[in-house]
Amino acid sequence: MSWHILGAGSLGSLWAVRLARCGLPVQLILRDQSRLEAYQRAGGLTLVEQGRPQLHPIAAQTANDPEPIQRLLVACKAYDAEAAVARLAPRLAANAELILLQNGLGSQAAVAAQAPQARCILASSTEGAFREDDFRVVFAGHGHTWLGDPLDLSPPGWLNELERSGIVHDWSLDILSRLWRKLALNCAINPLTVLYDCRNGGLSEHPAEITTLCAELGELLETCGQPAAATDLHDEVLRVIQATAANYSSMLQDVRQGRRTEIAYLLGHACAAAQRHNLAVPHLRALHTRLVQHLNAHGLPSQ
Ligand code: NAD
Ligand code: KPL
Repeated sequence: MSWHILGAGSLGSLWAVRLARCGLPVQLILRDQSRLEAYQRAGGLTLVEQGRPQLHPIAAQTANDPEPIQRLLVACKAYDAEAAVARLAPRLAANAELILLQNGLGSQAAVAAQAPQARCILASSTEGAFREDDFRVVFAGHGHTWLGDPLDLSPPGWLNELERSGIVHDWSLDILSRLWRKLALNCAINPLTVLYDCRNGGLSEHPAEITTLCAELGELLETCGQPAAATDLHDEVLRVIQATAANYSSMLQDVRQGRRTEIAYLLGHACAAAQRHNLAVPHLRALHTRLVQHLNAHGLPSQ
């Protein structure tokens, strides 16, 4: 059974290459005919590992291809996922499976509404990859991917294909807790790195702000029925700041490169959830307002 992969960006390419090179059938789904022609001119996807580039001539098509889709890896940004899946909805088989790689929360529910007949498997990944050029991706950091389905705890039969492909993963019985935890970490770290324009380690100069944000995020997680995700959040945030002190957060990298951020699915989602629960989170709200102003001042969308 083919792996259809929507989005030949960083993570999509990383998955596509690893699945294809162990002999599994993979079909990339590209945005339109002109992207498909550019891909064909490039001769395939290039993955750079440990400084060594290798070209992989993986099959590709556009959303207009008539082939039915049984298993779809959705590897675009959170803000593109709903529309991208809506376009593919007529091609999805009755019992199709969607694997959603998007960071943050909110896009998964929007995608599920576009494909009510499909099983949606949510993922949370600590792998690192970035696009060096069109169809050329660097595997920058080995990590782990958790997969899970809050509506059906039984693991899908294809996890052994990930094993064979060297995609390090675990089936999680509480994927929502993992996604909320990652969202909270990202909310405590990423916006401040944008506003102070600093590496993650630079946040050790702002301990009081981190403490206050973690307290509100912890309360929010508990209010949203995610107490496990709130446990020792402050300690973990400090640990991540230390462990990644030399790195620029993904949000700051996006801003510096003039790319849209996933703010709506991180801090935006946290503030919206607090509002739904009538929970006062004044510092998170103030942070959101400052970040929106900062993005607008840089000509970037704040949604
Ligand atoms: P990316 O921007 O590198 O790749 C997304 C790709 O999707 C782009 O090539 C874009 O052209 C394509 N796309 C968008 N709409 C499309 C459509 N309708 N049809 C076909 N293609 C379409 O993004 P990424 O870094 O791979 O991130 C994907 C998700 O994974 C994000 O939510 C991100 O936060 C998450 N994530 C990324 C990393 C990483 O290291 N890159 C790590 C963990 C999580
Ligand atoms: O995931 C991250 C990111 O940069 O997006 C970390 C390193 C956890 C910072 O929030």
